[in-house]
Amino acid sequence: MFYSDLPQSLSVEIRNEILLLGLNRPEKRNAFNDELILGIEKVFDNIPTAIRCIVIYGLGNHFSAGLDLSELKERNVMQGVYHSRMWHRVLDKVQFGPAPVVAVLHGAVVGGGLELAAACHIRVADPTTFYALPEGQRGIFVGGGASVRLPKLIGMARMTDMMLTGRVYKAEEGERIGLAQYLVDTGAGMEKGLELAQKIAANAEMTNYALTHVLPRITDASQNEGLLLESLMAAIAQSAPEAKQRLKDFLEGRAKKVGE
Ligand code: 1HE
Repeated sequence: MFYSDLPQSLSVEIRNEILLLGLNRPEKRNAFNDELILGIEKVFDNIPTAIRCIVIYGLGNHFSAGLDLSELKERNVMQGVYHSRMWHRVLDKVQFGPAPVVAVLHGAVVGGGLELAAACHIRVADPTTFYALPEGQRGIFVGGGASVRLPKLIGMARMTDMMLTGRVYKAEEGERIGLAQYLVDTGAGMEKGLELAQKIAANAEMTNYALTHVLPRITDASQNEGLLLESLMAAIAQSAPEAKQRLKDFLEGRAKKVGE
C-alpha cells in the first residue's frame, strides 16, 4: 500500500482517478504540527500514477487553523529558516505535483491553512468559510509561502491589510477578491470539488501539466521569456497525439461544444 505510514491526522481515499486527502485533526481545528505537514509531503511524494486530480479538505468544522502554535518553541534564527523552508518544500510539492489540486474550504482558512489553500489550483468555498492571517496579531510573519502566493491571488495591498489590521474576509467577499474561484451552498463544497476534479481528470495530461507547471513559470517570467515559453508549450501541446485526436473529434462533431 502506498500510504501505510501516514499519521492519524491525515485520511486518504482513492476514488478512481481522484485522490481525496483529508486533514483529520478536528479536535485541534486541523492545526498543522510538523507530523501533519510532513504527512502531506509523504502523500505528494507517492501519488499513484493513475491519479489525475487531488482534492484536499478538512474534517470537522474548519479547513485549518494554521500552524500549531503549541509547537512554536524557542527556535534560533537558522532553525526558524529551516522550519519555514520545510513548509516551502512541502507546499511546492502540492503546487507542482503530478496532478492539479482542488481545495474544498469551509470554516477557518487561516494562517498556514490559507497558505496550503493558496498552493492549490482551485479553491471551492462555502458560506461558513473565513480567511485570515493572524500571524500579524501573533507577532510573527508568514512562513509557508503566503508572501509569494497570496499577492498573486488578491494583491499585495489586501495581504498587507490582512496582516496589519487582522482583517477577516468572509466567504462571499473572499470569492469576490479571488481567494476562492467558487462559492457554493453550505455543505455543498465536496460535491462541487468532486465535480470539478472529474472535469480536470478528463483533460489531456499535457494540458494539466502546462497549467500547473508552466503557466506559473510564465507569469513569473519577463514578457519576452514568457511569450517564448508560451510558444514552446503551445507547439509541444498541439503536436501530442491526444491533442490531435481531440481536435479531430471536434471537427467531426464528436466532441462537446463550449458550455455543453
Ligand atoms: C490550536 C490552534 C492552533 C486551535 N494551534 N492549537 N493560527 C491561529 O492563530 C488561529 C488560532 N485558532 C483560532 O483562532 C480558533 O481556534 C479558530 C477560529 C480556528 C476555531 O475556533 P473554535 O472556537 O472552533 O476552536 P477553539 O476552541 O479555539 O480550539 C479548539 C482546540 O484547538 C483548542 O485546544 P484545546 O486543547 O483547548 O481543546 C485550541 O487551543 C486548539 N487550536 N487552533 C494550536 N493554530 C508556516 S507558518 C504559518 C503561521 C500560522 O499559521 S500562524 C496562525 C496560527
